[in-house]
Amino acid sequence: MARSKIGLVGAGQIGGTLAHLVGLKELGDVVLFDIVDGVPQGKALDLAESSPVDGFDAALKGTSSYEDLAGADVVIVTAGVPRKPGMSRDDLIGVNLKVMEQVGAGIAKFAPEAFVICITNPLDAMVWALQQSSGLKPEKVVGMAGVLDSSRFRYFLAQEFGVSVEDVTAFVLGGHGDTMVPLTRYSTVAGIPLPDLIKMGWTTQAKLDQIVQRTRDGGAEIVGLLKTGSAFYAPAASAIAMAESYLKDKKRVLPCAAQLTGQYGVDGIYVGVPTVIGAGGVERIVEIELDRSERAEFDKSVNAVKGLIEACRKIAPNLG
Ligand code: A3D
Repeated sequence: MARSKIGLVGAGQIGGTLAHLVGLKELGDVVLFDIVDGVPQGKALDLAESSPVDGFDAALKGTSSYEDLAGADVVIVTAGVPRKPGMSRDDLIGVNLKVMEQVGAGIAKFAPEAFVICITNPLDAMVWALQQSSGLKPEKVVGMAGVLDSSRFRYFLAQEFGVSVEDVTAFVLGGHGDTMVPLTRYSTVAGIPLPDLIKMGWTTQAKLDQIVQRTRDGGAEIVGLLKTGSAFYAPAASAIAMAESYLKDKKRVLPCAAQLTGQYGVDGIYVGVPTVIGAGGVERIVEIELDRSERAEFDKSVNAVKGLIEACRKIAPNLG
């Protein structure tokens, strides 16, 4: 059976890390695309030269031509600009929207059958723009944010409790931004919900509130430390988990930005919700019950995403 083909649009910090992970996990052959001539070619060759040491077989090609994406099974999009200290994700909208229009057209032409994962910020608006401009089915175009946000939440919780990250599950809903909704009620250590762990004396509400806030600010914390870009290892690992679930039809339950069609009372926009990712792309959207305060936070997040999409429509009225 032929190896899968994975197209990576954007060969920057995340794109390069994605290519490395695809190789190490032997998920398939890689085409690394960027508009900056030499960078995708250089990174692809450098990574190919690591393959004998790490023992993986994959063809790695760098390119500045969309044609090379032809027949890709998965396309992961990181093209655009990341934020700098002091910027919000929303400040990137003008530049990155134009990039999504170009990338969407390239995917529509050369990889219309692909499962497309968008990482470019502001995520919920950019994945919407990518779906609109590519015209691919909504279940084949998703945004990566929830896997990363919940991974950050899990890591902070594991640190707080002194337990393995493997035994902590966490749940984050809503848009990827300051209004994301980490749900403590649905987050557990080995199945024990966080509110019970407070009762058991493992932590306090105040500490949990701090962890929730640190999760919301997780991206900004890294931007503040790096000063010249944003997080890339954890975002790349998160998108790879989504790609792997699709390629291997694992049907993992992963929080992703998916287009809603009435679920949670929302229609036609992308918001972070639990999904089942398998060979059909987003095969199911899991609708959980929210209590009054969770609902209020979720609605606030949805409204923030709606505002961003309105801003996109003003800049590019040709999009839906
Ligand atoms: P960076 O290292 O700057 O890489 C972006 C790459 O995109 C650069 O190599 C550019 O040359 C390339 N590029 C720019 N315009 C185009 C174009 N029109 N076509 C093709 N390539 C182009 O950034 P990065 O890899 O650190 O981050 C990429 C994106 O991911 C940014 O928008 C970040 O804000 C975003 N990001 C999202 C998350 C989420 O959780 C959603 C996390 C971290 C970063």
